[in-house]
Amino acid sequence: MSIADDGASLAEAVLGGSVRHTARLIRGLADGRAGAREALERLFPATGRAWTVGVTGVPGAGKSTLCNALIASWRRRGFRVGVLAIDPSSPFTGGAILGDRVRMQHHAGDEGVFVHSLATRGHLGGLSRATAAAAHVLDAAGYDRVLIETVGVGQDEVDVVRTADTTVVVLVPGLGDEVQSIKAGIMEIADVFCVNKADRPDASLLVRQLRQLAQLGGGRGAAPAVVRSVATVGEGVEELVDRVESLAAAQRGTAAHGVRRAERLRHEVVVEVAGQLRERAEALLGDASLDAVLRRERSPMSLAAELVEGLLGPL
Ligand SMILES: Nc1nc2c(ncn2[C@@H]2O[C@H](COP(=O)(O)OP(=O)(O)O)[C@@H](O)[C@H]2O)c(=O)[nH]1
Ligand SMILES: [Mg+2]
Repeated sequence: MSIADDGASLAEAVLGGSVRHTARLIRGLADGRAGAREALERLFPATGRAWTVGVTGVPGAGKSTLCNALIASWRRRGFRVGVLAIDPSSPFTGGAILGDRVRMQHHAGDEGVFVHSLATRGHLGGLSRATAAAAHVLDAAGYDRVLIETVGVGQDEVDVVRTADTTVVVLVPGLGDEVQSIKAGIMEIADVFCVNKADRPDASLLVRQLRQLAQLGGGRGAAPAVVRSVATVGEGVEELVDRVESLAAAQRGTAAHGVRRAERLRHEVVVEVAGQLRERAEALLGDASLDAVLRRERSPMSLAAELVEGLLGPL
């Protein structure tokens, strides 16, 4: 165990701005290491300052390109930016995640930008747990803006963006059923719709459709804003950042935002309970107890009930 693997020194290094230790802590938390958990405990009182922004949308919508431009704009405004890139199309660290790194590499060498990729698989207890923990670390490490890029497909990804203070849903014209798919679930979490690839035909049509949809109201109260961008050339990015910043300025410290953060932390506790119980149950579940299920002498349900009773005591 190296010196910075114990919780106290790891926490101190992260608070002191060490990029290497920040990355190590995030990995340690994803792997469920005890030292990492202790470090997070020590860091947690320093959290709550960052404004987190979730960026979601289908693969290829231009999220990484847009995030790159957002980072540049925030840097010009004097903010330090932490980025968590999540992409389920990448089976292990490589593939699309590497692509994200390449698209964000303009910022390599800038100590005010931290980029970390989280694979969707291989996290004990799920992506939303690992992401929430990593976001706390970046918050404590003093990043003013924490950007979370995720593909808006499964429930896990919706859960991830739900944890953000502001959620940007990126859409592109010409996919046909875009607006339909929004109605199905993303609508309720969107604060800003960004029509990217506005250099393509039908961008104005999509903007109009989204404005109509937005009138019906988002799940977070106010009607979501609709902006358009061409991320590859940075067009529309300042407006997008202006919009996010005005939401942040208007909401920070309000009772409504306090309620939202409280709900988020409550949700995080519940997700943690489920995750930690699952870890304990998996540790308890030896091959011997599974044998009876494999022989079909008892059901998975009765074994599960026995394990839960073993963990929590009888009902
Ligand atoms: N024409 C056009 N292409 C774009 C725009 N934004 C991104 N792209 C391209 O779309 C592709 C996918 O972009 P990427 O940022 O990786 O999308 P992601 O999967 O949502 O992160 C890349 O080839 C980008 O260069 C845009 O505004 N207009
Ligand atoms: Mg991407």
